[in-house]
Formats: sequence, C-alpha cells, structure tokens
Amino acid sequence: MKIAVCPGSFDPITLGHIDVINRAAKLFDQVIVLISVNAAKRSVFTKEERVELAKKATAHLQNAVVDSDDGLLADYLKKKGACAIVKGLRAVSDFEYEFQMSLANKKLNPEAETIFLTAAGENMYLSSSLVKQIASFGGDISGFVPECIAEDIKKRLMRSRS
Ligand code: COD
Repeated sequence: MKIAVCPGSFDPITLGHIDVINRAAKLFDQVIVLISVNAAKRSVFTKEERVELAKKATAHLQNAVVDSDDGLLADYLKKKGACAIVKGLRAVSDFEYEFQMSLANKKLNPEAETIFLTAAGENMYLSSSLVKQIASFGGDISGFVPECIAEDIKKRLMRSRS
C-alpha cells in the first residue's frame, strides 16, 4: 500500500490545502493529513482545533485520515511506512523553503520522496494567514475554506478578538 503524508500547520486548513489533499488522494492508496509543528510559526488554533477542522474538511475522502505529530516529519514517515510527502507550491517564493525542506527530509529519511503539486490557479494567493485576517474582521471566508468549517473558523476568531 502506497501511503503519502500531506503535512502542514493547517492553521486553519483552506481550500488550497484541500485541493492538494484531494489530488494526493487520487495518486496514493492512503493519505495522512498531518497537523505538524512549524517552528517558525505560532499557531492561533490549538492542535486539537486544527485536527477537528481538518477532519471535517476531509470527511468526503475515504482514503484520507487526519493525525498530528510534534516530532520530525522524516521520523513520522518511517513510523507509518509512508513513501512520500506531498506539498503544494504556490509561487517561486514557496520554492526555496520547500526545496531546502525536501533535501533535509531526504537526508533524514532516504526512503521519503517529496512530491510537489502546483497550486490551482484560483488558489495561488490563498493562505491560512489571509483567512485568519478576513475572519477576525467578520469578513466572508466562504470562498477560501470548505463551507462545512467556515462558520466554526469565523466564530472562533471573532471570539478571540472580543
Ligand atoms: N495552494 C496549494 N498549496 C498550498 C496553499 C495553496 N493556496 N497554501 C499552502 N499550501 C501548501 C504549502 O505550500 C505547504 O506545502 C502545505 O500546503 C501546508 O501549508 P501550511 O502553511 O499549513 O504549512 P507549513 O508550511 O507551515 O508546514 C511546514 C511543516 C509543518 C510541514 C514543516 O515545518 C515540518 O515538516 N515540520 C515538522 C518538523 C520537521 O520535520 N522539521 C524539519 C523539516 S526538514
């Protein structure tokens, strides 16, 4: 069985992430959506909240599961017997960072291939930070995140502003 991991902070998960996960689910037998730690970012949503949102947003995929891990991605892949890391690339600005990560992960776990899927044209500009900013001002985020989680995100961010 070919298992791929789609890792990210997913703070929160957006339609851009979902597009990459949907496409990975067509290429692999199983996809693990992994809520992981980016040492350079401070998350607004708790790990539990991010897992819950990701579970709701990927409920339509029969071969996807959501998990979380606080350790190294390369070790997680070994533990799960996964052969690939699937990531989305939005622009040249993503490339340098992602390229460095993929080389480091390959060094740490030579079995792990990183596969990049180019972002869909309509999601090129989309990021979790943008969603948080719009939602915290009470704006409409329905075009940016799956409909089933839009209200949860909005309520949560409006609450933390008050
Ligand atoms: N369209 C397509 N893809 C997108 C979009 C979009 N609109 N937005 C984001 N993406 C892609 C990103 O390029 C990324 O590949 C993925 O979706 C997740 O995005 P984020 O922003 O939620 O997640 P990041 O970039 O903060 O995730 C970084 C990791 C948590 C994966 C990384 O820090 C990691 O591997 N951490 C584990 C610890 C570790 O092993 N560190 C050392 C690595 S060498």
